[in-house]
Amino acid sequence: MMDLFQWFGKNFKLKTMKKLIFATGNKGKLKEVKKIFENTDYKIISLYDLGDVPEIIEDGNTYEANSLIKAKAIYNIHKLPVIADDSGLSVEQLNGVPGVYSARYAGENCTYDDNNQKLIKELAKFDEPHNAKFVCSAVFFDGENIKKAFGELHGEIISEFKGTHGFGYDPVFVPKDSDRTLAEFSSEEKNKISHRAIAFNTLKKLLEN
Ligand code: ITT
Repeated sequence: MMDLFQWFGKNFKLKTMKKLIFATGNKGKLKEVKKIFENTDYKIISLYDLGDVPEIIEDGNTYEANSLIKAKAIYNIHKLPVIADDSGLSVEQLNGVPGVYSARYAGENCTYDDNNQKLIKELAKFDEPHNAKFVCSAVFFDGENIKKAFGELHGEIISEFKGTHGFGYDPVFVPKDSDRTLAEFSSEEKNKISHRAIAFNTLKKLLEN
């Protein structure tokens, strides 16, 4: 006769969800990364869930350094495993700018619109195409182990805003081999090709092994 444990195991998937804090204040990133960890053993806890989104000084020179700064700062507060990302846009004709300064390209407290307008204005001096790439460094830190993954998405910057989805530079970024901006992609479509999806899907595999 089937005992109670066997019956339970057969009828219910007994999963212990492992908590991962995502160290970001960016709600666009949060939505994308939550989706990537759906249907896994990991439960993404946001800083908003924890009721505290601290200002973290990102003074590293590289995406990787900044992602680690964020992960370590949040680990030190909560002492739980953390994931973080530092990402940005690198434009060829601007020698990689805005790069690690992508969030505040048009100045402190600027909006995504301000950044996009400044970018279009700067690029008006150059011929098209304005080749660019999004870059994402994703990291995991649990107080002891560090795991790292990286993703890139190549495309070009156009001189008008198109689309309403996503965030940041999405309305002016057309991925390679596409005729739409990332802001015209659905969130599912963006999550199939984006720099963040590549980085976090790789990180997810590293965690699962
Ligand atoms: P956290 O540091 O709290 O995670 P943040 O927005 O300040 O949030 P970053 O320092 O990594 O994050 O800066 C990333 C900036 O790069 C982001 O604000 C956008 O302007 C741009 N960016 C990054 N990924 C993007 C994406 O998928 N689509 C559009 N813009 C993106």
